[in-house]
Amino acid sequence: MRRASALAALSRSLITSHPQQQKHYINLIQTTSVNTSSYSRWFSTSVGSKSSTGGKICLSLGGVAVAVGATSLLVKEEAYAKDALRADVAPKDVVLYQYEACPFCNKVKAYLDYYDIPYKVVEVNPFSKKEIKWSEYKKVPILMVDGETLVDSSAIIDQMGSKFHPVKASSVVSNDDDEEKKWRRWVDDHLVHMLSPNIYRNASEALESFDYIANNGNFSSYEKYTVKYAGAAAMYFVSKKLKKKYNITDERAALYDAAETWVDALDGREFLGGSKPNLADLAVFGVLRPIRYLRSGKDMVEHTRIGEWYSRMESAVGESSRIKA
Ligand SMILES: N[C@@H](CCC(=O)N[C@@H](CS)C(=O)NCC(=O)O)C(=O)O
Repeated sequence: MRRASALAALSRSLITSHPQQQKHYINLIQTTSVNTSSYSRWFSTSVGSKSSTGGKICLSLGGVAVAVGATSLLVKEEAYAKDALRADVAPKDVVLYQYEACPFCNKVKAYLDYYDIPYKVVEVNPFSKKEIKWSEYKKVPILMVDGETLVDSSAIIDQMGSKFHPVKASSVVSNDDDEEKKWRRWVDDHLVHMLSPNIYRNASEALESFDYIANNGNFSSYEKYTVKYAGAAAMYFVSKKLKKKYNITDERAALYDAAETWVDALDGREFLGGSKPNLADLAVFGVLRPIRYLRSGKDMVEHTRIGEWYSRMESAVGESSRIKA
């Protein structure tokens, strides 16, 4: 089976080490959405054909694969053996329509990667969206599973769970399930809102983010140029609006606070799921993966206790199951 890291193209240009060590380098990503009224995401701008008042544009942004103290990250992967799906129930054909850096798309990818479910990726152009013209639902992620269309990251993961982990899905609801649900909700309702204000915090961080977006999204040459400069400028201002909307006074402090809140939730456990990640671990990891090696993600790891859990998650999730085009 042909596999590649989630950000194979970027990785190839940056990673020169032995394949084993590649697992410990992370690729960055991110996405943004341009609707400041109903939900904040990562990128909001009047760039392109949409109006700045009502239009929504969600673009991939990301980061760079960075070698992070290789020795400190050489956690033995065998220590975190995965719950692989049985071959007889595993889906045969999975296609993810995504923006490379979209936090919601990355949540789904963390799930697919963790369960070793091979998937193809179709990178959507956020301006034309021509790759999803066939769909009435106009956001990403969209996941096609053996011909069935699934939408909305949390719903996709729930539906994958009931299809492919039927025992867990039908078992009696336990306290652990409640805890997992509570923290999955926290990711969607709180954690994602910390991201845009941080990655577009100032001109240099906004440019760092959009440099990746421009180079890794699905854009024409003209769009690339526009996205990088106009996008960075626009999101710098939008992120100030988002701060107000979510009552954030100090965006970094809010990000650090969220990271500490998550570590407190772990309560000394390796993962929220105990000795193995559960869906909440995968959701937090998926959403943070795009920013981990941007300035904001580096600061977060430097100034909070989240780094050890994050490294365990990198090891537990392991190599991406994405199928090379
Ligand atoms: N609740 C949805 C949110 C998905 C979403 O907002 N996706 C953004 C990309 S980050 C999007 O597609 N926005 C519409 C657009 O780009 O026009 C989920 O969890 O999947």
